[in-house]
Amino acid sequence: IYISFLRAPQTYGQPFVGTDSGPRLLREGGLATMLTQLGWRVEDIADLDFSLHEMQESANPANARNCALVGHASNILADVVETKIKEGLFPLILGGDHSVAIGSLTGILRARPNTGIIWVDAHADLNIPETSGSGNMHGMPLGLLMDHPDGAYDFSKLPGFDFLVDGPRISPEQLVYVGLRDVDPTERLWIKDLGIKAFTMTDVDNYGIGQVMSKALDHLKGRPLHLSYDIDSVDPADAPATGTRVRGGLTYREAHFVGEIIARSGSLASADIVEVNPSLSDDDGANETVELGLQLITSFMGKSII
Ligand code: DIR
Ligand code: MN
Ligand code: MN
Ligand code: MN
Repeated sequence: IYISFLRAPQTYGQPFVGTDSGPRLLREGGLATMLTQLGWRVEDIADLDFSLHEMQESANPANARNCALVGHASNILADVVETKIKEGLFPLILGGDHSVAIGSLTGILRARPNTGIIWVDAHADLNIPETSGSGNMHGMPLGLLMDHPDGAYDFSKLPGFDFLVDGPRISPEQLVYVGLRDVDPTERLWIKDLGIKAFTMTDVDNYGIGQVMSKALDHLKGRPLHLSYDIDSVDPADAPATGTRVRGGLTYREAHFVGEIIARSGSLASADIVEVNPSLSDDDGANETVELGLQLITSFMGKSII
């Protein structure tokens, strides 16, 4: 079986430069070799080219910063992901900030509408422009793609996103959160109203990561799985090089356990790893975070200890 690395050097979904170098660093860190040693065959195509050579609107009419750029990139990524899945490959999307999930989820849902999504993150990423306090689109992928208590998001009002006007949508029961600890007021309301299965850090403390993951996997039983792994889910002590650090995150072992147990389910069909930003830490912290990303990928791609 083949994995296709899709290097998605997106940085416009959040305010810091540097998130676009994540894919290159993961690659240079030896990702292909690590996965080959696990028995995977690897297709490594060039960085996706998200550049847009047109005049951009300087205003931000929709409270969605750089939406034309993010929309353009999402459209490209969605097509590639859909194509790779239909060719029988496992798409491994190397971000980039978490706005890349708009594209990856769209491609995945077009190919496999009943996919179960495991969102490992300190944040819920369930905002829309109307509810976001920051206007940063990395906080919006699930909010844009999921039906809300008051209906579906209308993409015709968001520059760059025409391709999603009749696009696929996520229903609440196909999503599970793990690791939440920084959730905005509207996100909290919607998680409750929509009945989204959410395992916060409180749940990790209360039940242990073992029970949390077995409940999470049980909730998505029978579905092909997509793992969207935001590196800021991990405690900043182990993942300092990321844009929105929140203390009290997954420990090094908990973070690996999440990957290991998902691999063991045998149902993982696609994954993103996002928000590695080496420029937001000193060299040691950057290296440590990139190395953690690499090790987490090997865990969810099937590396077992014995
Ligand atoms: C916040 C932060 N909820 C926002 N989101 C982040 O801007 O919407 N997501 N950092 O990863
Ligand atoms: Mn995120
Ligand atoms: Mn996050
Ligand atoms: Mn439009």
